[in-house]
Amino acid sequence: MPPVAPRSGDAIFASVERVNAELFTLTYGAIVRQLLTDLEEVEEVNKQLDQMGYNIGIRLIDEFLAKSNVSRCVDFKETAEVIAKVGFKMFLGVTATVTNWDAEGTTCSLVLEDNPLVDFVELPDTCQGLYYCNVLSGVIRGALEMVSSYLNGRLGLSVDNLVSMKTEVTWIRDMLRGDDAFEMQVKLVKQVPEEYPYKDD
Ligand code: MYR
Repeated sequence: MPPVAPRSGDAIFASVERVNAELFTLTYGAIVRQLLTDLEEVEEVNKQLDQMGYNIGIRLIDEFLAKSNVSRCVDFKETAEVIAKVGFKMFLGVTATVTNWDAEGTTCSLVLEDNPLVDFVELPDTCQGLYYCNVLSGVIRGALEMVSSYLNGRLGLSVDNLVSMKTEVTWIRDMLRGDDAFEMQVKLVKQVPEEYPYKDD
């Protein structure tokens, strides 16, 4: 019998990570499949996935800020880079590219060439209107709503102002629909001043 070479700690860690990622991908697929059975209408499934993502996002931001050690972003451009390079890496294991900025610096695209959520996925013709990855857009919307950002003078706010970011996140490209990448457009629609949680008197 050939000797079995002992695996290094790194190799074991990598294979555990791969199994976890596959389990996550398959579990997500099972959730989408169940929603399609329960809700029947693809549009309803899209809404439900977005809502699920939003609920995850408003909780996940605490973990993100605690683990990532990122400091306050000075503007939305920096926030987008943090999501693409740190957030996606932390929760999805891949990074995104930030592109297609508008002149105001309030709308951009996050482009994913590699998306572990769709490994093993092929959509049947009956699901053509489905935004399979809608959970991701919901996560971003939810997470940003919970983030207070110190904004610079460009937005007409003093740097001490605390605001919460309301965004609209829409899919522009989707590889499951035959596009060459996944592209989400993130639009900052409103900066909502945060309520100071304590009364002064
Ligand atoms: C700031 O603006 O002060 C910091 C903003 C950091 C926002 C990070 C949001 C992380 C969202 C993670 C998305 C993961 C998707 C899989």
